[in-house]
Amino acid sequence: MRKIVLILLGCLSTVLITSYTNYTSETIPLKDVFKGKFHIGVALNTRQIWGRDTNALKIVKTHFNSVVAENCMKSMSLQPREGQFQFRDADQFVEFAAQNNMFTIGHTLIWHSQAPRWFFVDEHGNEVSREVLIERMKNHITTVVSRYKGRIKGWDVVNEAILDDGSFRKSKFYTIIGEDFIRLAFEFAHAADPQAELYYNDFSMSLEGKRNGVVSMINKLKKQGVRVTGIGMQGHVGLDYPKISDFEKSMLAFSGTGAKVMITELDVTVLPNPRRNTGADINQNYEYKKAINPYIDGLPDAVEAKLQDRYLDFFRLFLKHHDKISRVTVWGVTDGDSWLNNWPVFGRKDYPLLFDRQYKAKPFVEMISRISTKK
Ligand code: 9MR
Repeated sequence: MRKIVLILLGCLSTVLITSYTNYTSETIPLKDVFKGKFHIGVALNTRQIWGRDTNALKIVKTHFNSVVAENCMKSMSLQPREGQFQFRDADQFVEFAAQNNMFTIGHTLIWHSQAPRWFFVDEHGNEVSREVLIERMKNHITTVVSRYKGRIKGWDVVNEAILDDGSFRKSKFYTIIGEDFIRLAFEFAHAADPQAELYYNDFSMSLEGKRNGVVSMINKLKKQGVRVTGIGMQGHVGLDYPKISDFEKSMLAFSGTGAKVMITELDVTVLPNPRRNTGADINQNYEYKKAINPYIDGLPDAVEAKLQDRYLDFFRLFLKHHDKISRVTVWGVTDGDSWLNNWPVFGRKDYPLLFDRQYKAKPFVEMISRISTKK
């Protein structure tokens, strides 16, 4: 019996030591690196929220001081059927964040995607009236925001309402309510938690058309007296798009509205794009081909070097404008967690994040901390 216990203890310590060496890095915790400049955040999946991915959690607790739920607070997850809210995962997320003293972000209240179908139709399947949709929106926002009042510090209130050319996306919210759905969403959220920060969040934000469309929408909201605290630039970028200078132009334009700027979903894909896709429109999907999944055996040094340069360029930019930025959040803990392994083509192997599949910090994480402490 004693022998078995000793063997088990031996195995346990090996596991602990191995995982310890895997997940710690020689680098200073990122949250210390950016202290006084901006929050550094990460998106969590449900395995992490429920404590099942302990190595990932060690990284989260060491390096990050802000968290957002990658999926479990979308309307389809929270209210799959009218009036039947499912708060299990979201409650656990908020609890985890509170226990670890994280600046907690709610993602996302009103998004055309991942919204359950019932939202827009009546019991006969006919499209609902403007009044009904506003009422449903109000009920959803009020219920969710009130539940986490004071604990969720900032909400992505409206997600992806502007198209690349700057016009409004013709979503159901837009076609049924009109552009006022945005103002109403912000007002409902503000009424439910007057202290919460409220954000507009979108992808491809460095495109000129989108930049101008977002700026004029935000300015109009401000004129109407609507509280919009921040603008989230998702930051799903590639090795060669967008240009850093275009990203910077948008940061400055957004900051010019008086809103805080945040990079909310940062990742850098290294994979070839079947259609030069530069957004994050999850409705796009392409057939898997071996040629567009080139790095199944690891990332060649030359590509790794490009990835490193790209991350360093972006972080240099964020540091240059840290007075305008309140948060930089990466969209996942390790490469293995990334949505990019399955978008826009299912089943590829991408390397877009700061930590690899073995829970090790990539070498450029150390470099990021060095550039940021350099005066
Ligand atoms: O990373 C998320 C992925 O796991 C989901 O399948 C997908 C659909 O809900 O959403 C992904 O996250 C998106 C985010 O919520 C909004 N901006 C674009 C992100 C990437 O698609």
